[in-house]
Amino acid sequence: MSSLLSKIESPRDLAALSLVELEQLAVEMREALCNLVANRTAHFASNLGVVELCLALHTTFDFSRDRLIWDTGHQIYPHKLITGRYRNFSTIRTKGGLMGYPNPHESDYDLFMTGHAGCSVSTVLGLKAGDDLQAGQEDRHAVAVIGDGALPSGIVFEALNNAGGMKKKLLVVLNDNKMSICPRVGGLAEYLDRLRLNPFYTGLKSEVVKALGKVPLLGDPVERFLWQAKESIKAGLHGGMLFEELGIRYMGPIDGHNIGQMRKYLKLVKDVEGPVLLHVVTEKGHGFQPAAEDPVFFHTPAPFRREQNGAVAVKKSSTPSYTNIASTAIHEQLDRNPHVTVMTAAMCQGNNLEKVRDSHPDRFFDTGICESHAVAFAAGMAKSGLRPIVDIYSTFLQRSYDQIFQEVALQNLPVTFLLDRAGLTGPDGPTHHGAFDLGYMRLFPNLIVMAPGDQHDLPAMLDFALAHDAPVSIRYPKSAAESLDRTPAPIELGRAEVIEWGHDGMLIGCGTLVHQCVKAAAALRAEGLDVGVINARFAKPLDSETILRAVETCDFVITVEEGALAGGFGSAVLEAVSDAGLSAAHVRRLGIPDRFVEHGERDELLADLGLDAEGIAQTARYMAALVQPLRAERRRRVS
Ligand SMILES: Cc1ncc(C[n+]2csc(CCOP(=O)(O)OP(=O)(O)O)c2C)c(N)n1
Repeated sequence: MSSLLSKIESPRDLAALSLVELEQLAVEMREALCNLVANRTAHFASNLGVVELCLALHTTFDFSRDRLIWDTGHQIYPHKLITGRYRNFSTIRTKGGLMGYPNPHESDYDLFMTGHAGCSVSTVLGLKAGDDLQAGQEDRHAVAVIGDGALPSGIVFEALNNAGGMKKKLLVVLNDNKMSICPRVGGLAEYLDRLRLNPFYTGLKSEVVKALGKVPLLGDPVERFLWQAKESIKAGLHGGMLFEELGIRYMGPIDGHNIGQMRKYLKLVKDVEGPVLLHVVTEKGHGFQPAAEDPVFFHTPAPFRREQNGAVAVKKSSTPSYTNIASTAIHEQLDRNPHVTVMTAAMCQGNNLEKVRDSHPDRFFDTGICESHAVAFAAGMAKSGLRPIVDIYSTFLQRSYDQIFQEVALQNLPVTFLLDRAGLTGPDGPTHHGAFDLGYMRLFPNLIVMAPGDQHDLPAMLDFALAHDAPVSIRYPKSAAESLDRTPAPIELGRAEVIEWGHDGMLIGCGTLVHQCVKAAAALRAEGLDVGVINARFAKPLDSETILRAVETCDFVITVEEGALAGGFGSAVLEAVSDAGLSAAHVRRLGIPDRFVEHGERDELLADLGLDAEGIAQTARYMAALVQPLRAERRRRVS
């Protein structure tokens, strides 16, 4: 089937193809995308939407030299298919295989490893400014492709403002498909809707003629473009005035599925001095009807089967996840307490908040991909007397670090952070692992940092947080929800829960890896080692009393967390041990080491890092052997 695609080793091979062949290639590329998602969860609808745009860009520019950044990076698959990665394409998002995002280690055509939205305009502006300062590099073109979902990110406007001032030759392609993951929101979304009414896009050229009197339809393309920009503003045709006022030439909207038309316009803007925004209209899910009809589900669908009549049978997992438990708990809080509000930064679907949104539209806020705004906004709401919950992925909360510091922690405002996807998120890889929040949240005075040991802790912690007059962070992983076999103790500030005491050693889990600790302890007991488990629940304030008792009385102590070791829960334990003047020679920390962890299934990654039950038990055996010579003396001292 892939008669053309299989022969494309690099974008240079595209030059030999006619327009008709490029259109055929687009069909083959879509087929490759469909085959991929039939087997595994992967980004889909966004990739279907940019196939023609990708081909138009790669046949107009030479990105072995010119600069190209796909914003966010989740729509990089068509680009991967034609930049030498077709043969490995089926390995995407598997351990050791291709990344699902741009990756400079895979190809020189990928400049930055990205997965967070909004930085494309800044980075291409930096590349352009850098190239211009180096002799012989000034002819390199710089292109950013950004979706209408990512466009409202604050940093994009910082960059556009800067670019408008610097007047650098820069092309921003706005890929407008009317969708973020969910339908786009906000004033800018409405503005883009109005731009789509521009007769240049709707094809009502005669209306333009009427409005403008005379139209130079022929002649020098650059002149025509400049004319369009100037005259469309004069004629009140919504000619992208927002961008024009910032010093960015606006052109469009144009049809993002018409390769010929796009190439015409790309050639035209290629020669324009100064920053240009080309507004391209695409359909998310284009070319595969079910995805075009339901782009929300098909953003990152679970594996599905294509049937003859085109219907799609979706295999759904029935096990509830921590995300489900959290969204149900949020729903209950909103039902119960009129002071509770919830905000998401464009992750309504990922956070499973659709029901919450529909049942409490007045207290549900989607800020768009604007995490720093979401946090400051929540701070304002808390100051007004309400109890906002910021439901956000751990990795994306990093965007709002300063607002957590200044607007929330410094003011000691009761904002509750629910940190979803905290820990190893799996196939998305290093841009998406929520590795750092224990460390970065623990630093701030006033902030209470919690991690449920299982699904029963999570709603109880939310209850606790909303009754507490301080900022609170609660983290949980992307995983099926588990239950510890015990009657849960009530949540008390700074109190850990002892699942079982052990005289030889203690495993102290912070977060849901407690479950793995319990399994490891059972295996060790069967081998004759009396090992107990503590569900730490709090990384701050730490239950120093319980933890130091373990350090003082047990032969060894192992802390376990699904987060970076640097500054994390284990570090907090070591600080407490040191502050109490105790030795930490028999204390070991398990967690994410000081490197970025690759993509793979979460279970595979946990096993690689020694964070599954077997890995934890291994460390315990090692520690038991290590402390053996000191054991008798320690026992004597303790008794
Ligand atoms: C900082 C940040 N917040 C949230 C996300 C999650 N996310 C990934 S893609 C996406 C939607 C992007 O929409 P758009 O830019 O319009 O691209 P499209 O998928 O529609 O092509 C979101 C919210 C992210 N990647 N980065």
